Amino acid sequence: GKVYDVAVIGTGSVGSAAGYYAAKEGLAVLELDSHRPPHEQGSHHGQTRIIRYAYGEGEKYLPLLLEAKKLWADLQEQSGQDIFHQVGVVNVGPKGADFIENVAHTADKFDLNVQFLEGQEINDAFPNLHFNDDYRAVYEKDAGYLHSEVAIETYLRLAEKLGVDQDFSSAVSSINYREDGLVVITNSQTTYLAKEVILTTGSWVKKLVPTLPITVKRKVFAWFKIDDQRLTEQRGFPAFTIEIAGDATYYGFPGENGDIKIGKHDGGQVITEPAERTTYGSYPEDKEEIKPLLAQYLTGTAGLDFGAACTYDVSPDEDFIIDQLPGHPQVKLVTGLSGHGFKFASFLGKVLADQVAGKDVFLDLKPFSLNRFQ
Ligand code: PYC
Repeated sequence: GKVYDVAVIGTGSVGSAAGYYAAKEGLAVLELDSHRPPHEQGSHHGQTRIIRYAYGEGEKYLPLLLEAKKLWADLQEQSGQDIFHQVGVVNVGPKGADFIENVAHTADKFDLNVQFLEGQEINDAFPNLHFNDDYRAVYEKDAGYLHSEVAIETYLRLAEKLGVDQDFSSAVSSINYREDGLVVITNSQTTYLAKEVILTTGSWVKKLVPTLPITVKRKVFAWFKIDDQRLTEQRGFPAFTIEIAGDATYYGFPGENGDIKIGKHDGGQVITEPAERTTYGSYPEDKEEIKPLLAQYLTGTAGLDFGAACTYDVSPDEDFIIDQLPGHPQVKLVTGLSGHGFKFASFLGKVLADQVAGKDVFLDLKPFSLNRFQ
């Protein structure tokens, strides 16, 4: 049978990008997923994901972010699809808290186009927000959100045009490591041969590699009706991350079609099987978790419209894992995106493709290697 240069297992956020960039390198590529993405079994549904560059998660992400930003712009330009919306992102947090101070630090260090606000200045700039002098904000005008499902659909369509083979009919059940290559077997007993594998299965990576240090969390997000048009994208309301002292970090998007999408970054339920990712509302806390934010800090919403459930693949330190599989260097993987990975997906896919193509990756990826956990 045909021997592929690389089989991409899991073609959601990172895998769809990897397959496309690998095909652009002239490689013979096979893309595999249990359903045709975009779908609702992974971590990419719900239409939108935030992209921000002043980055509370740490300055090691900045070089990756700036590359990802360029690649998203290229994808948008090349495809003509509606991928990036520059609506701005406002990050709000308690003065002195790690995340917001890191946001400010990276903005300074990388000379990003931001505005620093404190207390009442936050409320003046965004009348739907309500913070006292204990809070500071960093507003980044160049940031915004990505249409995650559109981006994935675009990568897969462009890959197909480049001649990539796609099988979206069943999940991969095993990878057999042979001297002369890899045998990839699906749940429907189809067998594929490949010289290398890109493993981007997101939350369910432990089904294929049980030893990886990944915890899967069920996470929900919801759309709330709005009764104040100042919360809309048209009126300049930005995407946001808001950390409330002693409580949690929330995130959200500007209103669209009468709704605003909001979630809580912390919390969620640890699960081990896809079936445990039950629908929105199946846990009592699903409908409670945004209430502290809406009660005091963000006004203009008018009740829950509907919600959805998703998963985070969480690493022990909530930093990404970008590495080869120990003992099997022909398997390249990205996992542990820990609920902040989508914005990087273009870059992460390109890195995996470049590695398979034998090209040098000039950025420092050592902070993301698996051996940091030993
Ligand atoms: O990384 O900005 C982010 C984010 C928002 C919601 C989950 N992650």
